[in-house]
Amino acid sequence: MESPNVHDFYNVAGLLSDDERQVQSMVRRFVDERVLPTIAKAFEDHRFPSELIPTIAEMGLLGCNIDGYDCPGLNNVCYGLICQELERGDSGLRSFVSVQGSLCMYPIHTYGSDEQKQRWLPSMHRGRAIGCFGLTEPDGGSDPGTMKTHAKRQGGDWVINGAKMWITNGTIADVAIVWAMTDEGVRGFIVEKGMTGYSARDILRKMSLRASVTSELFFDNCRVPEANRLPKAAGLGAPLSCLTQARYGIAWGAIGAAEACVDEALTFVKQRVLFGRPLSHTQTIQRRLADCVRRITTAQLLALQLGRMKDAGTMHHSHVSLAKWNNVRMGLDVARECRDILGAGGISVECCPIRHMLNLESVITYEGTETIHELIVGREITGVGAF
Ligand code: TGC
Ligand code: FAD
Repeated sequence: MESPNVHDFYNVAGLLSDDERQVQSMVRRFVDERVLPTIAKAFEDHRFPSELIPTIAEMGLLGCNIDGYDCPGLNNVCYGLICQELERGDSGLRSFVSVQGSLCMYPIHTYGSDEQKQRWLPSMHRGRAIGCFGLTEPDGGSDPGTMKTHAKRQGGDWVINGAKMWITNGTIADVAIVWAMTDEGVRGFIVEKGMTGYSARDILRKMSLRASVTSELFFDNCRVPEANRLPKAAGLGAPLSCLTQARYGIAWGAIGAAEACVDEALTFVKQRVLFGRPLSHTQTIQRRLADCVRRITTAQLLALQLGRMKDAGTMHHSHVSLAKWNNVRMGLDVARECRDILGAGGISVECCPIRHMLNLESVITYEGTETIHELIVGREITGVGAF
């Protein structure tokens, strides 16, 4: 009997198909060779490594689980594994891929017209057009049903006024999927860079997700033709269904971040000699690392079952909430624990746990805060919304 692998204690890889394993190892190699050597510097410099976009696109990772329009139509487990491997590098990279695929290509594919799909999906898959998703507003993101941004019909156009806040990819996006209130309820619009009345500005001085672009979007009598409205999106359920897709990927991604942190802590404790023995020989360190591995393993099994349910069409959005809540909390706690195990060196960006820990502070807030996911699961259990 072989000893368990520290990164995959329950041999989750053994539950994957050959194709799924192949996709995972391709992205793993990319992260090892192209991301890990440079990401700490990008984080320090508060810079999104956009030079990686062409390779990410060539590997087919953008909108990878969309069928047709030149996209590969991979299953959802493959999509999850891709998120996991990218977030082993940095949450910023996984964010980029989540936003492009789950928050921009998904709504165009699900709610768009044939012309919109033909126009945007192939170029977004190839990374030639970048997207962002505008739902959150300055007055509060947890309750998007009370959004203030509104769109009014004027002849053949819509006129949008309002602002969106904390928008990933905002200033680098060629296209923004913007959700606005109309007289008929929430509707979605494809707002293109350069349209009159539309502008974006970066949010600077972030201590988290520094290797990612986060922006504000402004709509000042922004004119959008009816042809740019998503015709099949009616009501708040449409943007929330996009969140389900992105939250799903995040539930996998957090596992990668945790894995990277444990890796670094494990190497350290084997080398650090204190009180006449390596740290790895002490009970407390072993217990702390064992606890990290226990939590990662639980998250891996949860993510895989979630993925199988998504592929089988039996996944409910509250399943995703439980996984996003559990796995991101796990990632954040593991990153913090590993940061502490590294001692003073752990506060340097030269070690990955503090970078992952800081990133995960955003990840636990965006796509629904931890509290919102607890309350979504609570509502499912009790039948009563307590938001
Ligand atoms: P509620 O009555 O619950 O729902 C309205 C309609 O939508 C349906 N629905 C969903 N459908 C699909 N997926 C989901 N997750 C859904 N949640 C709800 C629901 O069945 C209903 O349908 P119908 O037909 O009955 O009308 O709406 P509510 O106003 O009570 O809100 C509930 C709540 C609080 C759960 C929701 O507002 C929420 O999820 N708030 C959190 C907002 C959030 O997560 N924002 C994220 C913004 S995007 C982002 O953060 C990107 S980060 C990107 C990155 O860099 O990775
Ligand atoms: P609020 O909604 O104001 O919440 C504040 C606090 O109150 C939180 O702790 C929350 O859990 C708690 N709370 C809320 N409701 C309740 C309740 N009923 N009971 C008890 N406690 C409650 N948004 C987009 O639309 N697109 C993006 O691309 C995007 N990217 C992001 C990138 C980053 C780096 C970050 C940090 C955020 C991003 N967001 C994006 C925004 C994100 O989705 C919101 O920050 C999130 O939904 C929370 O909204 P808020 O920050 O306004 O907090």
